[in-house]
Amino acid sequence: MPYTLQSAQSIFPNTQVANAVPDTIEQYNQLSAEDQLALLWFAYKEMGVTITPAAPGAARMVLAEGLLAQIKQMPPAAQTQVMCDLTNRADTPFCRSYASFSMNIKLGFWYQLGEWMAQGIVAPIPEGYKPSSNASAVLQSIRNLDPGQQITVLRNTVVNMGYDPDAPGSYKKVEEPVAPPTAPAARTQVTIEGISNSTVLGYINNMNANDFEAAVALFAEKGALQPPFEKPIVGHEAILAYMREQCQGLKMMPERGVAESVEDGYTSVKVTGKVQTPWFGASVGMNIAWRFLLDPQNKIFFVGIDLLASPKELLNLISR
Ligand code: 45D
Repeated sequence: MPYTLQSAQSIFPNTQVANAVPDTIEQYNQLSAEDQLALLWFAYKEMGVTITPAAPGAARMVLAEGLLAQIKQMPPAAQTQVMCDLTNRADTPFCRSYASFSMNIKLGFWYQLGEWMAQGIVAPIPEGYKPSSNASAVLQSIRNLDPGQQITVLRNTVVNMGYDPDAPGSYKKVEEPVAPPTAPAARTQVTIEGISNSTVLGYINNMNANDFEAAVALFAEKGALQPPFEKPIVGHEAILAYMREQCQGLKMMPERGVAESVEDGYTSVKVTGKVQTPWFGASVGMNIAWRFLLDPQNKIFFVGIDLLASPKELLNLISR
């Protein structure tokens, strides 16, 4: 077999990804919990885009209601302590429960706390809080990111809060309900300038219809999907679980691409375009590349998803 997962990962090596995102998170991780919380709060408020907890939001939030009710009845100092514990990844029952939530439930939990902090129901960041100079520098780095990069920093920090004992089976991951796929008649079909490959088009169309089983069926048995700044997820079962957690309600708007035959019947395809998350809808478009490696049976051997460094990268279809 000509390609390994490792060699597949380096197709289209010219792609410039938003390394400012992991760099900023790295700097953020060095700060004290108080600084981290305050800084994220300022960044969140400054972004000035409104979050719409998407339609399945209500169903998701039921899963976080227990923790939210606990926080609500605590005295203010204890509320602040819980928030610092989450940020510090302290080993407490509260932090363990939080860590067991899926991405959307964690985001919804903080969304609710943010609303309550604004309403004075939960202790706010103290008025006149003075961040350390390092924290101010990180806030400045966040300001310099584009909106798609900023929400990625927020999401990733929220996802990493809490305490995950990482002992398999000790806490079962709480899954949110998955909406049924869009009915066939109501599905949208994308067009991608320069691309007619049925697997690539089918992948995007199935993802836009929340039809994750059909999308996964387009992968080779040991096919892999690599999200931005993460390790590849390998095999149908793992990819399906990932999609059910991370891909509900995403809107993928590919624009253009390039396809070329490579070794031994394989085809590499790079597609660029925008992706919207249901949390921000059309107000935030992330600049994305999909780097596909298709096997001789036209199955997805590898797809890497990249968050691009700048909008200029949407035009970069150079293959090597
Ligand atoms: O008080 O083809 C703070 C894949 C603390 C799959 C807070 C993909 C202080 C395959 C936390 C600030 C998924 C890889 C409060 C494609 C505080 C595929 C509250 C890509 C209150 C294309 C903070 C998908 C809050 C992509 C409420 C790239 C923060 C998806 C909320 C990207 C933040 C989605 C939210 C992203 C962030 C979503 C809602 C980046 C959402 C981000």
